[in-house]
This record gives sequence, C-alpha cells and structure tokens, in this order.
Amino acid sequence: MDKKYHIETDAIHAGQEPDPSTGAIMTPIYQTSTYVQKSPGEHKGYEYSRTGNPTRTAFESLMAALEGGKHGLAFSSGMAATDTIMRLFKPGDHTIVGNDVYGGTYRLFDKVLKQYGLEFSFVDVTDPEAIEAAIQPNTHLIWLETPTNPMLRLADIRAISVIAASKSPRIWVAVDNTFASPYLQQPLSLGADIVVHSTTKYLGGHSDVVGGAVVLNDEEAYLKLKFLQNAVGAVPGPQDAWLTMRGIKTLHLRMERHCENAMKVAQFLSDHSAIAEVYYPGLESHPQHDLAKRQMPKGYGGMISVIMAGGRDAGYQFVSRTKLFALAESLGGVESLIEHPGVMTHASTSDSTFPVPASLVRLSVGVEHIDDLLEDLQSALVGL
Ligand code: P1T
Repeated sequence: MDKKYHIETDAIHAGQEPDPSTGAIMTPIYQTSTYVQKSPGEHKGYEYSRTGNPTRTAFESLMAALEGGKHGLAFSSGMAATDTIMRLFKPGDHTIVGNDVYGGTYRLFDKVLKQYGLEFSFVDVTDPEAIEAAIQPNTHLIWLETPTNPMLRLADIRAISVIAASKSPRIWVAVDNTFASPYLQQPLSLGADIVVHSTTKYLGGHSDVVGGAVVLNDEEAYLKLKFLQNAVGAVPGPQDAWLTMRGIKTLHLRMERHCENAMKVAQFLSDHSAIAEVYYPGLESHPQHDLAKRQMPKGYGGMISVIMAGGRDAGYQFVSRTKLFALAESLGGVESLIEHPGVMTHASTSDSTFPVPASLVRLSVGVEHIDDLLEDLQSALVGL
C-alpha cells in the first residue's frame, strides 16, 4: 500500500494484497519449503523457506507498517528475535539493559550471551541519568522494555534516545514493545532505532501461536539482521505467520477493551484491603503517570501487577482461586490470565540483584465482560 493509512486500517490491510493468481482476499499459507527455479539462480524471488516465504513476507510488511518502520523481520519467538539482534554485536561489546525485564530476556543475556563475551549492565530504566551514567566506551546498545515486565515501570524512550544519539560511536536504542503493542506506543517515532516484539502476546492476541518480530529503519542494520535471520534460521513457519496476521486484524479493537477493562480492574484492586500496592501506568498514583500520558496517549495497556498485603502465601491463594483469570504464564490474549512472577515467568531472576518481590501477582486483563472479571477477583480475594 503506497498511501499512508491509520493503524486500524493497516492492521487489516498492510502487506496483504489480494492474491494475484486467484483474487483470494486472505493471504495464502504458502506451505512449501522450496521453490522451483527456471535455471540456477533464476527464480521469482523465493528460493528456500528459511530464507523467505511469501506468507512470512506479508507478515513482515504488516509489522513494519504497524510500527511505522521501513523493514520488518519475523522470528519463531520473541526470544529468537532478541537473540538474533544480539548477534549484531561481538565479544567485548556492552549493552545497558533494564533491571526489570522479562525473565527469559534476563536469562538469555546473563546466562547465555555473557558466555560468548557480550557484556551487560542492568540499570533502572526509569532514570535516564542512571542510563547515561552506565554508558562505557564499549557501549553499543541500550535495551529497554516499557512498560516493564512485571513491575509496569516506564522508560522515557524520547529522552533516552536523545542521550544515545549524542554519543560517539553510535549507541542503538532497542525497545521491546510487547506490553504496549504498536497500537498504544510506536518507539521508532519517539527516536528508538529498533523495535522488538513477542508477537505471542497482544499482536497474535489469542494465545494460540508463539512468535517474534523486529522492525527498524536503518538499511544497513536491516540487511545484517536479514542475513542473520537466514543464517541462524529461527524463523516462523507460514501457518504461524498467517495466524498472527489473522490475530492482528483486530488488534485495535482488542487493545481498546484491554485498556478499558484494566483501568477498572486497577481501580478495583487499589480499593481492596487485600492489596497493598497496584502497579498500572494508568493510575494517577503511578509514579510515572505523566510520562504514561505522553508516551502512551491512547491507553495504558492490559497488564497490572499487585503486591499482596498478606505476602507470598496470600498471592498463592489468590492466583489459585480465580476462575476466569486462568493461572498461566504469558499475556495479551483475549482471555484473562493471572500468575506469580517469582516462581513462574521470572524465576530466572531469583539469583540476580533485582529479584521480583515474592508477594507480587501479575494480571493480564482480557476482554471479557468487566462485571464478570471484577466478580471473579472479588471472590478470589475473600478473606485474604
Ligand atoms: O515467549 P516469547 O515469544 O519468546 O517472547 C519472550 C518475551 C519477550 N519480551 C517480553 C516483554 C515478554 O513478556 C516475553 C514473554 N513473556 C512471557 C511469556 C510472560 O509471561 O511474561
């Protein structure tokens, strides 16, 4: 599509022209591993499906459009996307990372990539000055999650990108935009260089597919990442690319309801005596609410974390008692989920200097009727 459309229109159409051979309005699932060539090297743009597949191409163009970037690349998971980005760097290169990130991201950086000589400093990304102070001569990348998983803290993408851009040699800013989704926040427009997603979450939206994506503008970095995507091979199959595109068609509708429901759930939990603290960027009590209003003007997402007044045991009881809020890892699907990050999604941070609180419970608020959700939480909290 040459014309610039709104994100709601892009979610449905971008990258998805009707199939030229049949007119099929839905992008076909090109379930093929290879492509017939006329003579060696003479082909129609596709040689082998690790290198490229038309269904994946449609998904990659869609992701680029949603993030307002030039290039999209799809991966078999969010972690595969992150890992492939990190292969742009070499031993001795230093990355500044938030000290509140998805447990799997911490595990990849600290337990896997460190072994190969990459260096990491984990810092408080709510404080741009702390980030600036952590910059070393060998710093090449600042890796941000915002809102963070699971504490729902915010990083000021614009302020941090200005700091990174002022340094020589150049420092890249990568933003994991999984919690916000491109509907609520577009990091490239705020000065970031790379956006990464676990498309498993809000983009797919139905808890039925695992995937990842990267979007960026820089041509040279794109070509390097495309080379790595093929060389490493952590790519999604065409079925997964198609299913994620299918989910994205309703991203804007779902996000509106996630935000609406989460705000009401956050308010309800704030007033409940069993809950000591509520972390939700939409609440005025959130220490970065003003930044949230600027950076996520359409809404604050569907993720909430709480500290239980009764500590870890109360948290265990709460997550085991809910009926609609299913006790499970992951987030961003239409159905509500609840979990205990300390023993589930963030168990890998237990040996770090920033383990998640034992009394923390995380909720992924779905798009069910709000009264049913509140009733479920109300009855699960009785006596806690
Ligand atoms: O699960 P995968 O598609 O590989 O994505 C990893 C990932 C990356 N970034 C963020 C912010 C994430 O939350 C995740 C995955 N998170 C969970 C499974 C979870 O329950 O938090």
